[in-house]
Amino acid sequence: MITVFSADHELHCGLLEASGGRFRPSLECPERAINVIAALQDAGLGDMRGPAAFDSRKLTRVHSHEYVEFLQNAWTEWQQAGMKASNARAQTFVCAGLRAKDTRPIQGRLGRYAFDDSAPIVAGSWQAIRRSADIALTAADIVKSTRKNAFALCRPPGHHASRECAGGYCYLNNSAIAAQSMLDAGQDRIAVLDVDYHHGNGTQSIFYQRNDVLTVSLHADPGDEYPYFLGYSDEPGEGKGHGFNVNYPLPLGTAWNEYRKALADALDVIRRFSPPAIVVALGLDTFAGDPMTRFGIETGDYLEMGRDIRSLGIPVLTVLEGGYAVDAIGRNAVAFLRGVDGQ
Ligand code: SP5
Ligand code: ZN
Repeated sequence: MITVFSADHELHCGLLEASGGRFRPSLECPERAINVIAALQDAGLGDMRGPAAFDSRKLTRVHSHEYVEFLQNAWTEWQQAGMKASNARAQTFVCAGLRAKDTRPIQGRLGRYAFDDSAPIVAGSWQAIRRSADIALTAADIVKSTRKNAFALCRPPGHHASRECAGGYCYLNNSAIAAQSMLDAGQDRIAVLDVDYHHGNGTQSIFYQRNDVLTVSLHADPGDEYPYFLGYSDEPGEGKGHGFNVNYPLPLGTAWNEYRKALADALDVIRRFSPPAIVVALGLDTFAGDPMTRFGIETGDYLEMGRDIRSLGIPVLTVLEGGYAVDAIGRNAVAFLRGVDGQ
């Protein structure tokens, strides 16, 4: 399987997150992608290529112009405002009852274009964010033109990012951008299956009113877990999108035996939709050893997860999302991709 990758993700580094009453190094760190690449090479899955550079119109198929410009310029504006902190981050967010206005100070726009405090912007962020989307777009083109599987080794991840909100370590929604690109290249429908531990709130909201993208997500019950405010079972889609979003909130502690039953149901839903290809938003934070989360999926289970998805019999575009057990993320990715590729 071809992997699309760029070392530019390393520019998105030195990220800090609030944890235990202070700021600490973020669990979303460059070692994640570095370890996945190393494991792929060790496993002989080293058919790598770099991303092509795509026009920004590919991004604004899914995000607003204003939001993309904000991401591109935020670091420069933060510096011009005299801010010295290495991480540009909001302190004021737009909740219900407030107005999503574009303010003159960057401090306001940081909160207008984010739903939480975990997507900071550092000096090299935009280059990494843009390349991450280019990776997903390049892999989408490969799947579309070869009808074979491909792996988009994206960092930063994307599935929490909505049309104009960053959050949860995500800025541009790589999976959504890839799915839209496949539609624009002539596919009549695409399914996005999100197996990250956290609900893919951004992807769901981007496609919520559409019937050409089926969004299906398996994740920890948002009543117990981040992102808390979306991802429940009673979110079927809206308007012509009604029936084209399906959520599987699962209890904390879910292990493969139970996970697999929900996955089988999800795959049946996808079979009925009958898409020509599928985007899998692959979060490896369902891993039992993940430091952030509380599911019990083991390394060997990812092989079976990949095989179950392979049974759809359609090309699979796998897009990397979360996964914070840096020592295990490589072997877990390898196990999943071997399963998808029928090894
Ligand atoms: C892509 C993805 O998996 N995003 C997950 C975002 C989760 N945000 C909640 C982070 C809370 C973790 N706080 C750090 C605790 C360290 N033990
Ligand atoms: Zn996650």
